[in-house]
Amino acid sequence: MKALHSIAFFCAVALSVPTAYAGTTAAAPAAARPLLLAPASDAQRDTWMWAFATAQLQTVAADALGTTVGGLPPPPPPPLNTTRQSITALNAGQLASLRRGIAQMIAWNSAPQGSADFKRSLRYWANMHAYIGTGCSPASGLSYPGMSGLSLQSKATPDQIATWCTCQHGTIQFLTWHRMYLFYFEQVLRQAAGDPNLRLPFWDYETDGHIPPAYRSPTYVNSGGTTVANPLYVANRQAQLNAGTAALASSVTSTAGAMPSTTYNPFNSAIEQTPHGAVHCATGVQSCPSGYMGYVPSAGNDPIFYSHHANIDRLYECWLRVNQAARLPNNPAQLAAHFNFIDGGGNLVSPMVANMLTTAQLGYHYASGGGCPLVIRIPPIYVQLERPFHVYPLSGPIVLQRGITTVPLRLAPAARKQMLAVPAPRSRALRSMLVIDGLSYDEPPGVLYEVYVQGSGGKRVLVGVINFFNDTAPRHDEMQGMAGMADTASRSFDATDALAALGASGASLVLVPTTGITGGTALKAAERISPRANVRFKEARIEQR
Ligand SMILES: [Cu+2]
Repeated sequence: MKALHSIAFFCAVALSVPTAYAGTTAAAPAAARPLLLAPASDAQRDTWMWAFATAQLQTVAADALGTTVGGLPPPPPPPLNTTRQSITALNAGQLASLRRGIAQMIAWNSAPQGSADFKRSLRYWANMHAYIGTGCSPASGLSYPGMSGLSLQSKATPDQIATWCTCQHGTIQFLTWHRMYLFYFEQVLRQAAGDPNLRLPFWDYETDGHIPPAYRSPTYVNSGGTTVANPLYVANRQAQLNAGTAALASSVTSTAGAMPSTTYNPFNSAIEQTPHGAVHCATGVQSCPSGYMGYVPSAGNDPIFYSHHANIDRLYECWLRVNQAARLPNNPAQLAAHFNFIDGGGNLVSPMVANMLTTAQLGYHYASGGGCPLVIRIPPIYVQLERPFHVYPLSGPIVLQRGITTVPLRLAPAARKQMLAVPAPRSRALRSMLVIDGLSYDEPPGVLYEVYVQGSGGKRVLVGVINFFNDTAPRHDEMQGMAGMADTASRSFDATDALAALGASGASLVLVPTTGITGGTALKAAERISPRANVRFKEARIEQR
């Protein structure tokens, strides 16, 4: 009977998801719109099938006591595809379907602003995330590099006012909001493609940092043998990525900093930085802010944005899988929050976070195994020392130069003593976090910074990368003050293994500018940095947690 209860539970949850948005007059009353129910795994499918069969047999038995004896229950209709796959695993038909859906959504960009078709356009969905214009972000954003093809947007209709510019960045709802957003985007995409089996593919850049061929060629040959424009391509990306001659750097795509987290808030903010923000900046034409991907208000106009976020959602799922009950968010205010979206039927909906928390509630899962990264720490990566350009004592605010900056890490004696006194077995639990605080600039530098810890012997170990994507996000106030809010001027990196490998005494912090793609050098990246950038931070320290 346990399994039967779980079926009832899933149905109840699913039916409660799309509710009418109070206060809307334009939308028809939202009918109870049954969501696609689908098991999250083969094991769950088996459980459900068993429960279904049991329920049928009980009906049969009840009938037998009365008048009829049924035969075997009819098989349920075959489930629609519930699997999100890697973009590189799609077959020709699936890829054609994805292209058809995105092409249709782009075609709807030119539908009249208040029309049903415009609600299903790529522009509308990009604007739902954020946009350049009144009510979201300054018009000056249009002058950043890589913004060709965009124009000032403004909210006009009730549904636009309710849904546009509602993305969550730098808050505890980063993962939860984007999961909900992708769920509804996928409904619209399926409809645009006319394919009920279409699911969003994910871009697994940690496995291969190249932009997948499906997204980077300006044209493709369609099933009729004609060469046509590729709707998955935009020119507004770093040129070498679109050319396929460079890949995203491993510092940018690494999940090693996020996956060891064991609770929601630290994981949410760690993965938002790397790989999420770092991939955004490295994909944009000139880091952050630049279009489309390197600037929050323009990011959703690049079709690869949705595959990037599907990958972040997949990594979230990988991380949850270790112990979902303990790892799902449990902050009551967070779970009770509602966000506004447009569903596949064009209705304004305002679901509650708690009802759209898990992939089981939402009826999809990631391809078997999911290609999850191992949740173990990789051995420290040693890097050949380049000649440091600058060395600064950590006595006051540090200004990053247009080159490599080296800063001696003056550990407080008490901290060092404690760190070295921890016996080996315990030291796995007690982490040494490198915190860079009070990070600011006069002009965005146009690069990311790889962060290394360097030992007294000159060896360096990479601990992470600094990106400035969140600085480009429009500010929302409703989540401010909630526990777990990220401080946008602070970055922390797990330096435990680096310090253990190098020795805590005499360690330095080394910041190396990077364009975020393979094949570049710090010198080349530094050429991009504006002389007026004046990137600086107030303090670097080790915090043991
Ligand atoms: Cu994003």
